[in-house]
Amino acid sequence: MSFVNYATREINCKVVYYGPGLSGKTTNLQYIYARTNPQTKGKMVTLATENERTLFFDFLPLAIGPIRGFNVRFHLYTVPGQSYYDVSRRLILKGVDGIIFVADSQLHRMDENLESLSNLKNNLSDQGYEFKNLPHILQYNKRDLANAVPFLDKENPFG
Ligand SMILES: Nc1nc2c(ncn2[C@@H]2O[C@H](COP(=O)(O)OP(=O)(O)OP(=O)(O)O)[C@@H](O)[C@H]2O)c(=O)[nH]1
Ligand SMILES: [Mg+2]
Repeated sequence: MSFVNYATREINCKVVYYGPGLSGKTTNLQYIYARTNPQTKGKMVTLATENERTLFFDFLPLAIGPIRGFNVRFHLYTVPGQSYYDVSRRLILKGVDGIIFVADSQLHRMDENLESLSNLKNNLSDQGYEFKNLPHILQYNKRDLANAVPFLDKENPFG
């Protein structure tokens, strides 16, 4: 549930980009940052290694304007996809309102996609959430690459 502050008339929604390493989570935030009106966005915070792998998280606050007198803010986060940063992923999931799972469409990345999805489901259930009850989007990224797998089952390819 998004956080509604009646005193300050604000609604805050936390959206987390999840997925395997190098699937394109940080690129999503960079793209949104580059395309949004300067008055809408706050400062983008990135904690990355020298070779641009996410070390802890990326964070981008967006203020999309008022809805029925409440100022609505989206807080976009990415997690580090590399498997050994699981403690960080669990911390970033706290208080999540929605997930965008960024899958890498390349055939040789399928095992990593499934492993990351299973890791997401486990980390959510450890915190009392259920993936199927949480608003989520499956983003099939890297469709431009020659080795992207064809789209087979539009309903639920990850099962
Ligand atoms: N061809 C292609 N490359 C992409 C696409 N999206 C992202 N990339 C590239 O994939 C690489 C990894 O992207 P990142 O956004 O850093 O990946 P990440 O998911 O944040 O990776 P971690 O921080 O390690 O979890 C970069 O070189 C991006 O430019 C895409 O749709 N197509
Ligand atoms: Mg990243």
